[in-house]
Amino acid sequence: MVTAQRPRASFKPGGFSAISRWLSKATPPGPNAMQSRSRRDRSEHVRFEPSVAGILSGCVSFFAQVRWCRSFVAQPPANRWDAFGITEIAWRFVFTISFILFSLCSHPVLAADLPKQSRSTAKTAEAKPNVLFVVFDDLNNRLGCYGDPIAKSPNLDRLAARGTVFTRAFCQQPICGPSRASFMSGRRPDSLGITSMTKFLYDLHPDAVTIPQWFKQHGYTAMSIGKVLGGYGNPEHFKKLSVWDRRTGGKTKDEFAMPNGVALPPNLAKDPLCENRDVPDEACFDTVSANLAITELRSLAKKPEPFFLALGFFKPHTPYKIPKRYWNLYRREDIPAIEPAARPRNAPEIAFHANHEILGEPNAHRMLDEEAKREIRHGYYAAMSFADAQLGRVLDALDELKLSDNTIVVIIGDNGFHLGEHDVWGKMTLFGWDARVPLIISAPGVGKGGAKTSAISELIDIFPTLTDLSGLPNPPQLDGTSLVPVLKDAAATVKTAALTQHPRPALYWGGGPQALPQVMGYALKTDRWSYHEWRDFKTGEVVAKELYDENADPLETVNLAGTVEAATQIPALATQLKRMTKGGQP
Ligand SMILES: [Ca+2]
Repeated sequence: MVTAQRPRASFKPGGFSAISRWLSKATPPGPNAMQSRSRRDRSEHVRFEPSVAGILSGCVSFFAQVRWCRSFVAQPPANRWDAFGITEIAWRFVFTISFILFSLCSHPVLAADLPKQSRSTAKTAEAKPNVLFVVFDDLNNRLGCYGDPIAKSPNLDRLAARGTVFTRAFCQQPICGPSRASFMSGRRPDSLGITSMTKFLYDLHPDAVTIPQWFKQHGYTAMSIGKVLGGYGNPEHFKKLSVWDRRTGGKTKDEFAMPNGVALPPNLAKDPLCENRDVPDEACFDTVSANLAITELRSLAKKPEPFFLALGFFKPHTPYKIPKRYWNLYRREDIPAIEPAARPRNAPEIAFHANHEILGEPNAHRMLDEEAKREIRHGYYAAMSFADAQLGRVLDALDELKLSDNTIVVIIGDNGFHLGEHDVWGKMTLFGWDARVPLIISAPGVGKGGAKTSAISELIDIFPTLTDLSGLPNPPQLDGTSLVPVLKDAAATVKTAALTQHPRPALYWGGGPQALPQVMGYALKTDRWSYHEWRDFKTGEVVAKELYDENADPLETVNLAGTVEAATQIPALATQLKRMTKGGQP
């Protein structure tokens, strides 16, 4: 017969052995953050558990003290005898001995030492780490922690110093909606059937479970602020993401909004995509999102259960309407020239698109002169630094609230971004400029801070990584793999390839939700190769191929498909790509 473990009694033998047992747990401070955390937890949860002997001696001590005080007040100093005939000195002696007995026979214990049956639900939940998941819109790898020589990204960099930087992380589709539906549900775009901006997660999958929803189902307080999942279609689906998902009322992501209707200062930028005005950060949407996040963190810090806070910044997405102080972080002449400016040699036409996001619709294309190109690139950097500053305020709040040592922080861009490289402006290609994304994971106590890894990773890996770090089960149908082994050892790998896809036409929303692409492009990203197949959507026939050697040609300037070298490499890559596009693991 199985009997439940009996909870520890409130009164138990204590004494020197108990005290020394507790003291032996007070290990010297170590460099590890989790050690700091355990010290803090210990100080918060140590409490005194008296024994029977301790209680009795404490009572005697109290009685002795009362008697002594009464005798002191009632009797003149020359004649301090009380009714029991005991002297003042004798009462003092009894009091002292009783107090010593009370101290020795009582037992300081840690709340964490108590068996589960005697812990509150809150304390059980407290063992789980919090999660802060921050999504930047169209953030590419032009960051200090990724080696960009001019980027001013001090807050992303300081998080990178605490965590692990994934240098070969890839989104599953380089555009907001499908990418976000993918990483939020942990499934590939083909697995969801969401490869366009006209298809929405909860429309196609009413029972879909996103990361915050899953954490909420497992005892977390979950919420989402700003642009996280992105497109919802039906406004009612907005509510399904978590406990709630709040947009930032009154402001739009694309315009400055001055407080109290104050007129906007002059615009110092020239390109229509840019505004450089001397406005406070509070005039911008993302600042309000950061403010909301900080307010919520203050509240969440007081709750007994852990939290999952998803926070989405709209920047550095276009337009580049950014406060002047962030433009001033860069001198225009320091903005690097576009490299490579030309399309890759031998690349097929289908690899490109109309650059409409920056240049306008094809029938109204504008040409960018060198000055405009440089200003747009300057605007991107300013927008990135502005978004970085908003992140910094949230990280400051985590530190201030002493949450940093028990909060996993994940930072991603939903897709990368071309700024003229390959003669492409925007995303929606299979090249590394927009398929590759920043991914930084800081998990206190796991791995070494400041690590960099070239292990292949995908945004769909975030879901199983967070459940792994938090000790939660996984929902069915996850397509990704936990990156925890890489967090523990930056030299480890968990997969041999990443898969990124994007259709042609690059945007086919003219046909509504039922529209289908003509061609689907797939890119297999390995530790050396980027192999692309463009397949007719109806027949599956491969209509174009590309192969780039990421070691010898990291800027992807030469398409090797059709060469002798490619002939030796492509068969194995094509086999692996075929397996992965059918749902197989890398
Ligand atoms: Ca995006």
